[in-house]
Amino acid sequence: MSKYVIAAFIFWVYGSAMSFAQDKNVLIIFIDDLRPELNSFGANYIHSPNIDSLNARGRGFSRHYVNAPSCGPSRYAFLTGQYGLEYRGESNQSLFKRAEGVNDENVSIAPSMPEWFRNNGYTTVSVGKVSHHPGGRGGDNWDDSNISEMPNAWDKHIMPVAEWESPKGAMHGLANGKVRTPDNRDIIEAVDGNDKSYPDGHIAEEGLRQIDALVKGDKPFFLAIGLIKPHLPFGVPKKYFDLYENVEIPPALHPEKPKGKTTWHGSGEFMNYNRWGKDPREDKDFALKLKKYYAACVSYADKHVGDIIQKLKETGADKNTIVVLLGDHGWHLGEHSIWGKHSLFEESLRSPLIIYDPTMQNRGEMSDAIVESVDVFPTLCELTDLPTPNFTKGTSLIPILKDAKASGHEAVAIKAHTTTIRTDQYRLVQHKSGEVELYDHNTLEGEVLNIAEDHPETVRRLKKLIIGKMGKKAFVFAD
Ligand SMILES: [Ca+2]
Repeated sequence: MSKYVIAAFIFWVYGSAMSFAQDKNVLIIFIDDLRPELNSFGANYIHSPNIDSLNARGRGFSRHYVNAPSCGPSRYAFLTGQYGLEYRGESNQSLFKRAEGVNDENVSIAPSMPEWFRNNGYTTVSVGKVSHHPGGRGGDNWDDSNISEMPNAWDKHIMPVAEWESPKGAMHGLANGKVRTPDNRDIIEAVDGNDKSYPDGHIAEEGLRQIDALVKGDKPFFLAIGLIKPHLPFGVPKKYFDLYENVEIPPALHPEKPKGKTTWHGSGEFMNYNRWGKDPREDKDFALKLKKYYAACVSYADKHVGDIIQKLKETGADKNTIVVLLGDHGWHLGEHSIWGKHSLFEESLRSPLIIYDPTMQNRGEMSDAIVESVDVFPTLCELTDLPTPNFTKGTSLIPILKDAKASGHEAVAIKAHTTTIRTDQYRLVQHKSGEVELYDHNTLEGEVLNIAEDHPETVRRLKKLIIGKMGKKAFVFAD
């Protein structure tokens, strides 16, 4: 072989390895507390043209389940590909607890998804609420750079706080720098302002700036942008509320408080806001008004998604960037007499997931396969030709990206010491006390009628499935 042929061969091997391994970027768009309240997910009264357009060009998952029904542990699972059983009591502190292990040289902790991409040659950047604290820092105001929520994960983790002064202030902020205090906790607001009247306008703007910078870099990028709305309080520029002025919003299905042992709760997070003596569980007009504000917040988030996708197009990065958009969990808008998340009902656990890959076929067909948040990590590794780590709990979604009709698998979730599994037909919830809920989704009653007592064999089978996925530690029983 002549030296030219050898040189060409070496160039081919290295050149193709590089172009295959590292020519696709990843953009994650995380939307806080977004249930599938989107036009293209069946809520036809919602104005969500930008997310719907992404869905039409990618693969939407109508039955994506998060692995925990609150911000911190759900993001933990998505960002690490692990169920986080060891931090099950920590809730929103779970990533900080994991970070203590990462920082301890005597403890071995598997890398997170952004860390994995960073170790494999990617520039990793987060903007806004990606891990639990916007910007990923601890301390009283969530701005202490000595306390990182995800050590080694990000080249930069940014939270523009603008007039809200700190990430904590922005997280619960109302318009124009108004920060939540015990006396100042309005739950809804629509102001005559522009998109930057609320923190997400600033987060999105910083996201666009980062895309401009990252496309000029010599490495592929893994960029995660986390928008805060529709998280409480439901505050928006008035033009988004006006979209729903004359729109009829349907009332909640099955609004009754469940009977027997369930994960129902008193909507504490929600009830702590200033409701002027009104309670949507009793007051139907107030309930519908709140649903309009939630819808307005979704449309406000959708506007920013449009700007971000437009920036990808303007820079040409849309041709080699995978986009993943998801909600970190669902939200009860009155179903089962709950306003909020934190339950193990469908409304808390189901969130929209869309995956767009520039090279994918069969775009725009929705998948109704059951999938879970931990699946995204191995999927992104495969799509970018990175090595797939053997420590993630997820299953690659590539077969479903190729064929929307491909089947999924079961989805599990934990809420502190309570564990649940969703199969095609059933949901089982196992309480620490030993009590069990079993719901059949093939019946009209669905999650209103607990049939556990009459179906012991199904209960046994589903418990085995949980152990198969999560191990015996999935169950914590009282003595
Ligand atoms: Ca959330």
